[in-house]
Amino acid sequence: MRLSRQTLDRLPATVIKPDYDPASIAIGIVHLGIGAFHRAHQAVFTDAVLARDPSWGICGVSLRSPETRDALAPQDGLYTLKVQDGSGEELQVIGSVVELLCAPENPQAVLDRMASPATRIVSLTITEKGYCHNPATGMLDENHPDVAHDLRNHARPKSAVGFIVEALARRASAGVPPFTLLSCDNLPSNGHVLKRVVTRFAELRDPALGDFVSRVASPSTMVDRIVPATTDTDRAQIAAALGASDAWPVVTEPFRQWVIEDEFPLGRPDWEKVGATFVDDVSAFEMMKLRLLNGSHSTLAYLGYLAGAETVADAMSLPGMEPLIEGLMREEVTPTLPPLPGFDLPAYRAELLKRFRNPALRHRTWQIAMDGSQKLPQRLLATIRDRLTQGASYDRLALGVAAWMRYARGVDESGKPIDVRDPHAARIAELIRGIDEPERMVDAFLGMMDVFGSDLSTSGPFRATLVKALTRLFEEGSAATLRFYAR
Ligand code: CS2
Repeated sequence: MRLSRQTLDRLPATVIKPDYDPASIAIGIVHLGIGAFHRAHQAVFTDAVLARDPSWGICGVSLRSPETRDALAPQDGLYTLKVQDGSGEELQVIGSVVELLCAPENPQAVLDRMASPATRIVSLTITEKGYCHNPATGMLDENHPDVAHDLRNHARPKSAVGFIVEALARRASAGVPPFTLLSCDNLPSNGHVLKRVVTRFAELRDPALGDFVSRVASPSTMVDRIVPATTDTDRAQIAAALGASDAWPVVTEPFRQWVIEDEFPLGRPDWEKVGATFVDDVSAFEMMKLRLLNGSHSTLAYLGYLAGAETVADAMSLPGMEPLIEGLMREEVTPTLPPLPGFDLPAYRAELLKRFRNPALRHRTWQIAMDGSQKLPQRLLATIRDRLTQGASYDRLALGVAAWMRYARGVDESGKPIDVRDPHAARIAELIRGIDEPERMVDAFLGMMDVFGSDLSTSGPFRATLVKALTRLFEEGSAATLRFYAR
């Protein structure tokens, strides 16, 4: 038996099921990047409002491979969410994703859906690199191959930017008001970054279109839920509990948070009734989450991987790791955060440590280590920049950056190759080819201005701090280095 609308009634009574008829749901949202994170976060919030308002179903679009569509379309879009921590687990079938499209196979179907007047929100989880921007400046990378392609092929775009601008152009010429753009990626001011790249792209197509796109609503959001990639063991365990197979369930933690700026000219689901928070300005929340959670996560991932820890929970149990991360958050990050009146930061930090220790989630350090060139600017480097301005120390943050360099070199501490996934992996390999000594390696990395910005690239004190950390990583290895920095 396979999970589907037909078999829903035959699942065990303990499994939570949609409190509406999934067949009666209409599409109001097109989501670009239908990965595990979206399905464990925004789709779950939306699932909880559909009984009240069935007009907000989701069309999930993959911009690359057909895998998710192939897994979920035979299940009518239904999938299982497994929420777990050390003390228990809960299974819920989510029904909010009612259509699945694979963009490279049928870009026309995606554009039709986005241009349809019923579509009022286009949301995105396309990861940092999906924005085709320069991470240090936040501007569109006009030399990006997908950007160049999409400027020439309006009707068959590859990038999210190309799809959004073409769909908005079609709406403009049909007299349909623009949808609201809703970026849900881990970027600071994600709504502004998205608006800036789509506006620039539209201007390059046609100044009048640029003007139209510059007026589209693009609220920023802070999203948070830890969602490791699903494994075959997860699939088998969930199938046994359901008594039915599910080709692509998602596994996550109990914690979830969504803070959103309230700017939706064509309306929105009542997400605030199901746990989301609406604010005028999300930036303080974003900065807190990116610097405390994601900054720690990346540091844990590189140091942990190098020290042989397969998962975040394993990395947390390495001697010295927890004090290191606790000190990084409290002493180095917290003084850089804008005030959040009424918010209990010490409790937030303590909860983060607990979430990282969650033994039930097998969140691989290798997964978080991906795309470091795109993640480090907002997770660690912006904080370091602020600490430099304050004349304050940033040794643990710099250790995180040095650990990325050591990792991105592509060989682990026992001499085995590391499968480094990064849009700049080849460029990095080229930059550091034949270089073995830490000083020259740091200089080679610092030449990446699109990562470090012109200021950090040329900062003597920053360079010296990195060289110290990287030297120790090479000489003593990650386990000993992190114990040293934890003191
Ligand atoms: C992680 C994030 O993979 C990563 O880089 O740091 O996906 C993290 O799990 C989420 O941002 C948590 O909300």
